[in-house]
Amino acid sequence: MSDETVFDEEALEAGRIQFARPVAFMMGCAKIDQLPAPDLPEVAFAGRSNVGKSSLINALVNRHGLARASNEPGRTREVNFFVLEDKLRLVDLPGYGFARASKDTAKKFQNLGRAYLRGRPNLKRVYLLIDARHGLKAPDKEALDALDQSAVSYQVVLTKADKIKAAEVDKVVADTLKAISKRPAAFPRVLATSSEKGRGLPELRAEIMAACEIML
Ligand SMILES: Nc1nc2c(ncn2[C@@H]2O[C@H](COP(=O)(O)OP(=O)(O)OP(=O)(O)O)[C@@H](O)[C@H]2O)c(=O)[nH]1
Ligand SMILES: [Mg+2]
Repeated sequence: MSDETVFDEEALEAGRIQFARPVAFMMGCAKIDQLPAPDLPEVAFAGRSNVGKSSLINALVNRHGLARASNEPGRTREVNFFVLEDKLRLVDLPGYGFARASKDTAKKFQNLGRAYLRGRPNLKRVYLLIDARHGLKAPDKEALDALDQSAVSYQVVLTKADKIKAAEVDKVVADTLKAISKRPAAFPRVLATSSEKGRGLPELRAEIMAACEIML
């Protein structure tokens, strides 16, 4: 059974409707004391630089160029908030494992992301993005450890599934599931997505709706 089959039509439709509603960039925070009030449910997108966090947010809301995506790793340096019709916020985090910035700069925005993940009462789920071509690497395991310690519910999402063959995607999904099976805060499903081709987006929208307990 492919993981896409566990979603019922009603949940997929609710996700489709909610994510077609108006979305806007709310603010970018460079400092942890600038975060908006925790008055709406939030889901955050974390992962290595260049894994496709900003692209996935754009694809979910079908708004090319809303979150700034780029081939230059380290593009997103603030915690960026996008608000979806006053119902929920999508949070784009700076990436980790980014070698080209000066060490101090890289550390600064990675610490910011970490601080956000640690102390956000309205954070309903973190999506940890993993490049489908590479699977879990050492820096991702560190991120998983940090997430397990921060007591936030999180889910692994594979990105760029269009770049490899379907059978290879299935194998990375299975391997990743196995690798996270003993992690207590990990949601026991791995979604394969492609921001380019749209794969996995209806399912991810439905999951976000469920995580945030949003009723239409
Ligand atoms: N083929 C393909 N390319 C993708 C996909 N998602 C993202 N990309 C490309 O990957 C590059 C990085 O994407 P971003 O969305 O900027 O990555 P990010 O994780 O936000 O990166 P940082 O902000 O640097 O942490 C861009 O060139 C995107 O076009 C995908 O699903 N398929
Ligand atoms: Mg980005």
